[in-house]
Amino acid sequence: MITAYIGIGSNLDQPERQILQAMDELAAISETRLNRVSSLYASAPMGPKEQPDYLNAVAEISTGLAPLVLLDELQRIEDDHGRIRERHWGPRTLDLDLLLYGEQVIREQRLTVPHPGISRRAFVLQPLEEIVPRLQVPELGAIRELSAACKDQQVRKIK
Ligand code: PH2
Ligand code: MG
Ligand code: MG
Repeated sequence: MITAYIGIGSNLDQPERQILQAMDELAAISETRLNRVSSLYASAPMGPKEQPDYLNAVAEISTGLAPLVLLDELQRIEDDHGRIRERHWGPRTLDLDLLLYGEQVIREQRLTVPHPGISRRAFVLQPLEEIVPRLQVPELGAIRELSAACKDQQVRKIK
């Protein structure tokens, strides 16, 4: 089993409900166990501003699935939530990003791990730091330092 981290985001159609339901759906993926989840965090949209604020969280799973098979499962769950793939960085009912897959560095057409941009997004780093404060991110270093470097971004833990 590999320990992997999933970034969860939503800013449409009852974001809290979308995220809590997604956590149950992560737990139901075959060969996969949901170990722990972060609190929910609210933040202004990064990217286009004329969209609602986001809720974000991070989940830790253990999985026997290969990275691209896991990615297929994440996209299936996004689709089940009525995700419409429109504008890059536009609003969405559910976004599930494969942030980390064990210690692996993956650069394939469909998948880059660690997730690109992880080191610049407080809405990913803060919930990840909450559940794994001593995490070392492959190629990027200590989560504590990455998170501290993004402290200027306003992210609010809500529950
Ligand atoms: N996701 C995006 C674009 N912008 N902003 C916040 N605050 N949170 C997100 O999850 C987010 C975003 C595209 O994935
Ligand atoms: Mg995303
Ligand atoms: Mg995504």
